[in-house]
Amino acid sequence: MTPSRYHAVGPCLPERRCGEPRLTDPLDLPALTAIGWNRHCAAALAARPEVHGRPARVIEQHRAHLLVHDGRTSAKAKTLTALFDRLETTGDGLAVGDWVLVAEEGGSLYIHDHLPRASLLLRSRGDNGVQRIAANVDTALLVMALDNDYSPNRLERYLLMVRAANVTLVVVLTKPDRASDLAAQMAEIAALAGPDTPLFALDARDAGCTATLAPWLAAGQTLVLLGSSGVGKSTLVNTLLGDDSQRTGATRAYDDRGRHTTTARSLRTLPQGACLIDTPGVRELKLGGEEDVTADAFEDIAQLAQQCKFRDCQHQREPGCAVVAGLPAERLANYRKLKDELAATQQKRLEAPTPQPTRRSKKR
Ligand SMILES: Nc1nc2c(ncn2[C@@H]2O[C@H](COP(=O)(O)OP(=O)(O)OP(=O)(O)O)[C@@H](O)[C@H]2O)c(=O)[nH]1
Ligand SMILES: [Mg+2]
Repeated sequence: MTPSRYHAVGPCLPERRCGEPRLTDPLDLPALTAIGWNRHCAAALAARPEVHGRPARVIEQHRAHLLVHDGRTSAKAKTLTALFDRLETTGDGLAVGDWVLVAEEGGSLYIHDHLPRASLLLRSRGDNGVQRIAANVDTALLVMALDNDYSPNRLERYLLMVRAANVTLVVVLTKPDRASDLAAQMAEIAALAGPDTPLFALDARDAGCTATLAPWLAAGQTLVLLGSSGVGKSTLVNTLLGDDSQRTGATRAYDDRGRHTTTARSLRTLPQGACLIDTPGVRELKLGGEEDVTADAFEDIAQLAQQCKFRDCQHQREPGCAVVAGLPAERLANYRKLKDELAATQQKRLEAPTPQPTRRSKKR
């Protein structure tokens, strides 16, 4: 990593600048640990018959390059063609939070490989592809504002997506000062998210957020912020960092919609020790295809389903269906919509042609 390419990830990463990376450098474990290196990563590296390059973490994703960090410094890196082709053919790709192996060649830094992930959050892209939102995440902070952004149906999509990735969930309802009925909205979301999901109403601008979220902010943890534009994700990043380095933007006065201020996913380290990934606001969250939308995945539906006449009831038009009889019409409609959408996504995937590598240059 050359000195001209240094970028600090956040104020809390060590400022020390190192020289050119050398493959013979011993692993700087304390430095890597500061950006989330853990036992899973160490085991993945140890399991390799041979290692080409040194570990670094993808901390920013841009159109033409990725920014990687080795715990000491950051640098732009390109994906080696062999890896790019392999990822493309398997429908995979790199994401912020990934651990990669990098090596310098001819003055440029190249990503040779990536380590197996502990988790991957993804969503459908609209065509048959998926968008990888973040990798190796321990906790997702689902952020929804209590102004006009408030939508239990949308939150339900996020819950399904995060549960499919086996990532811990925390729901943060921001802008309590704008809530129409804070107690009723909290109760509604608590019922949706279930008793095991921590739920908070927080003013993202309030320094007290740090103490509230402290249980998830310890060193070695990686969190991702998910939610619509304008809900206060970057504001929360700044509050947790204790500065205003992340750009934020006012929402539209007439409908509270955000202006898509954040345009790239990026990982920062917090004074508390954890890594936090900020993401651009999502316009429309489509299910990624891995979600569980069986009745068991929805607490209220699962309970009603126990009283259905038939054990294999599909909650369509079967006589004696307790779900159809007992579930509010809007909730039933959303459940069916999610089921249909998931089936359509999975069918499209099955029918999609196998992807072929498109680029022929040696490296990219
Ligand atoms: N009233 C109120 N305003 C808030 C709160 N949290 C954030 N805001 C304001 O909401 C606006 C949007 O905040 P951002 O942090 O830029 O929102 P974002 O989710 O990062 O939006 P994108 O980057 O577009 O995805 C800013 O003007 C913040 O000051 C809150 O709890 N209450
Ligand atoms: Mg933002």
